[in-house]
Amino acid sequence: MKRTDNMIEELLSQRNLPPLLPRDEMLEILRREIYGTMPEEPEKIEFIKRENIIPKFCAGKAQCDEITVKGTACGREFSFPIYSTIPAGAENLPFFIHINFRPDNPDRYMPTEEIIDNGFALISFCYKDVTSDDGDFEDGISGVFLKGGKREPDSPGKIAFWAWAAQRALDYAQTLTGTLDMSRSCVCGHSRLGKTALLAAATDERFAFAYSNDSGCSGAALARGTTGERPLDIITNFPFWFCENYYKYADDVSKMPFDQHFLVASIAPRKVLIGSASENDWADPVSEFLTCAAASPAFENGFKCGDRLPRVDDLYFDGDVGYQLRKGLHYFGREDWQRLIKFINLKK
Ligand code: GTR
Repeated sequence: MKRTDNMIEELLSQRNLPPLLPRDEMLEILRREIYGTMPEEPEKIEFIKRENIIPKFCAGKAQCDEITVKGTACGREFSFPIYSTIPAGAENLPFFIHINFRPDNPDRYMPTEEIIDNGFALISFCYKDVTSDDGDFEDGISGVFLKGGKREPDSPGKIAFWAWAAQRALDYAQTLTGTLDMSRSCVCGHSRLGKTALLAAATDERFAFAYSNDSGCSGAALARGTTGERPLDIITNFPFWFCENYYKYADDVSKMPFDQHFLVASIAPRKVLIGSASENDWADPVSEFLTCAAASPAFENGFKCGDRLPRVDDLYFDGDVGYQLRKGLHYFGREDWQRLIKFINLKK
């Protein structure tokens, strides 16, 4: 990376990060030490569609379908619902796979009409329809892969299962080739689901873009030197998001053979945008910004950062790893969507 910015270099060197490695080595470490080994692809998969579940959505501008993703994995059956909102007459449109907190579709907090008016299609699913957000490893997809809920130290945590589901949503999107443009697929999510979006893209090269909104600790934010949530906090409160090997670093992150720049760098040479909110201290915007700088060398067109830390409304969109800082709180808001759309459109 051609970084001339000494201040950013200096801040990075204070974090004492392990150097980037080849992608497959970084992924192996991330799988073994933090998220767990992703479940294998299903042996069989089919998509059962219920069309037009909201007749005349947006006065007929888009069609909303519900799709049951059904299949066999590890010799056992699984199924979960996903939802699509596709502009009428769509041809070769960019699209989002949104790993969503909310079960309503379209999500009433999302600017869905604005997204479709910008010429994007949406596929979304509620993460809890895949497996519960707790330590129950017999629920949903977890129970399909972990017999009796029994885990090994590198067995997937819940984030890995949700990421696996996003990859199945992409399997569905591929059946719509022609309607959707596979070279402009973007997996996105907020907070714990931003961590999930980054893992989904890192481990599946079919995703062309990834967007993490306010994902913070164990997502887009460096653990070393963070002023927000630490691995100790997250492991104490949400141990089930991760594999058990991660727990050994709770007391000493300097021993981790990785930091979160490995996750972002594993998305290269594809494109990734990291979004922070200025009042979201728990996610630590500065540590999210520095992750982009640390991951930059993995990208051919690396992070173009200036000579200072970001200010509200700064958009770092020139590189293939980008960053944006929105004013306000922990939330995946309209402005975040607008900026994400802008980033993707710039990379045409
Ligand atoms: C918090 C957690 C964060 C973030 C957030 C969320 O409580 O500490 O890491 O993931 O939840 O997902 O809303």
